[in-house]
Amino acid sequence: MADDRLKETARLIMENKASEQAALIQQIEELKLRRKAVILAHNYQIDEVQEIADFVGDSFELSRKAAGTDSEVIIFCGVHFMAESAAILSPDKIVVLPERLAGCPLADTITVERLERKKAEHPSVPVVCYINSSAAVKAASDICCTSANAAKVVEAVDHDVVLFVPDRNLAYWVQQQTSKKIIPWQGACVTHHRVTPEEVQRAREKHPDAAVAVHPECRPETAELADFVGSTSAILKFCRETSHEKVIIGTEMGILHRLKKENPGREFFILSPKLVCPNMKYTNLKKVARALETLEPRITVPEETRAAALKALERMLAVH
Ligand code: CIZ
Repeated sequence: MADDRLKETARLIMENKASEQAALIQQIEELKLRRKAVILAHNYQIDEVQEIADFVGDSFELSRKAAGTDSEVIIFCGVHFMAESAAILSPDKIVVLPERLAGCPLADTITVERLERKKAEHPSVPVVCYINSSAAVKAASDICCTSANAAKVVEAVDHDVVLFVPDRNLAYWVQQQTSKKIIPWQGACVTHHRVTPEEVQRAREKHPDAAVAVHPECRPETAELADFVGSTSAILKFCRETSHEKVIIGTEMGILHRLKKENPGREFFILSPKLVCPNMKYTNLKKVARALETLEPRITVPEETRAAALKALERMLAVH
């Protein structure tokens, strides 16, 4: 009897939650039209946020897509530096990050002052700056790169030595693909960096017929054990094209939503339960609705910084 009552209570709670969510989605749709807004969701966002977004993808891809729309407002469901990239590419649009506290610990490992000190130690060495960095750090760099094009960008730089900021694991991975000397900044993404090689071994034992695909922000000892290393877009492509029916995923677990949706015939396993970025999980439907309603918290980049950061991004785009 008590069991039945508990089941009925759980059912009612679920029903209430579902209707609350449906109302929120409707509110978001209405506000989106009223604000002429486009909603972007990074691959690491929670499932519900990915579902209501106009575009889901990696940070630079999203910023470029938004710039190509005639929207007046960009709601960037991601972290701070991503919204800054959107503001750099779309100076005439209002850019809103639904959660002010959604930062990036990797981007926070470097400031312009610290970068300038490092540059002074290596005069005339060009700075290659990973997209996971603040607008100010991009502006103080020579050229940007993403994890998808980092090796190409380093190869294209007209110098035998480069200073690579801020991710040392990505720098190490690129170093394996070039004869140029890379001086790495010592930053790392805490979420990716804490995945150990032992976890790859254990996952392989559990799923011996699965391929292992990891992000280059993972530490070298972990990445070396994988079948595939690449950016989120490269992992998505690998999973669409691989002959493996099962894949163990070594990047933030939000990407599983898209992987499962795009590949209904395959099975995906997360490499480690530690692959959760808390900053990416701050955003939810309520905050998206509030962001559309208030157009806050707004992300802006001072014009001088924006112009210099844009130059570094344009140099990256000129690399084929
Ligand atoms: O730039 C991005 O979106 C990130 C964080 C990673 C990637 O590989 O797409």
